[in-house]
Amino acid sequence: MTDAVTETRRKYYDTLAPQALAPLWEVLKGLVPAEPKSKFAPHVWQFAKAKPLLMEAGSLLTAEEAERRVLVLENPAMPGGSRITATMYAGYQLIMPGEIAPAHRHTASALRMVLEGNGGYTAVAGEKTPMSRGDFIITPSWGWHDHGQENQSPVIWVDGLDLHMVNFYEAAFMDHMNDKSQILTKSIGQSVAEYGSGLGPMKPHSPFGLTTPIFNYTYDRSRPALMQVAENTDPDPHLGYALRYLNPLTGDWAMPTIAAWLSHLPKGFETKAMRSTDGRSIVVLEGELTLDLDGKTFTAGESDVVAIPSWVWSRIRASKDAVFFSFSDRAAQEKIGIYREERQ
Ligand code: GTQ
Repeated sequence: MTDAVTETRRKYYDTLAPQALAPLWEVLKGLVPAEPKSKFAPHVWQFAKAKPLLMEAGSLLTAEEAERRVLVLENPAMPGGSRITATMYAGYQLIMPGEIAPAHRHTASALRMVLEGNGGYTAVAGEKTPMSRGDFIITPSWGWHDHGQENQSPVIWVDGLDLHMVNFYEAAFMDHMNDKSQILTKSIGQSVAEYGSGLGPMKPHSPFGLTTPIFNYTYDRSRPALMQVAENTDPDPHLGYALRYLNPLTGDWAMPTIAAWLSHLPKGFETKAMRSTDGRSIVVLEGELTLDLDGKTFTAGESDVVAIPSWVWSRIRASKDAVFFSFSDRAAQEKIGIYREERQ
């Protein structure tokens, strides 16, 4: 392009800006890219490094002071972004003995993957549930929740929230309860009894809107289910053995925006390469994984967390018999019809 043309166009652009107008052709390629190119990096957070720092926070401030005492898993490609992937927030949360993280509710949906339960609890909408390692616990959008520990050891879990999706829509609300803990109106295990035993109420209703009425998918039920399937079937070449957490009322993912599933890879098994448009996070529960993410090698052991951003090629190998939990924004992407994957 000649300088004269460039200069003419630049002058023209200067006349647009004051009218709050802009030329599409200067930005079209970025707005409508040929394929996803994530701004986020594949990454592994090692629990062994995070835990001492989390415990240090335990002596710096109380859970009540912090409201939620969490070390945010910050994708290294966006420091200060409070994001593990493009749409998801994640963190390691700590409750010390005797503490209560006070009752509140928010538009964002939250999940917890328990690492060190030791008798801690979460209460959701009037029902308390004990927390044990591997439990997948949900707080639905706008559901009251508080967390606590009545025993003598710390409780630690991984939080995953869809808050960046909610904030993108500028649709976030939050509210505190006057009391630190909610009044309990249900018995422990009541929601699983009512909805999670292959039975349901005579008039199916959904106490949590689009979210599953079961809010603790305990590891003592999900792990044996996965292992029994693994014993008697061939693994999927791209997934190994995997079962998704379901909403029993709809058959959809347990949460409307966040997909969650549990995987098992026998020692030595390596998945074939695949990529997908969801931003995925993995929490390793048992064993050890070696991951090839866009050609770079990562290892992740027990309680480590892995970020796999959108459209990154991944292969996952179990260097030891492995069980791991995954969550991603796939459920939201499917609802708006944009989820894609590619398998080699
Ligand atoms: O437990 O409600 O990690 O509201 C961030 C925001 C946890 C929670 C987080 C929250 C919570």
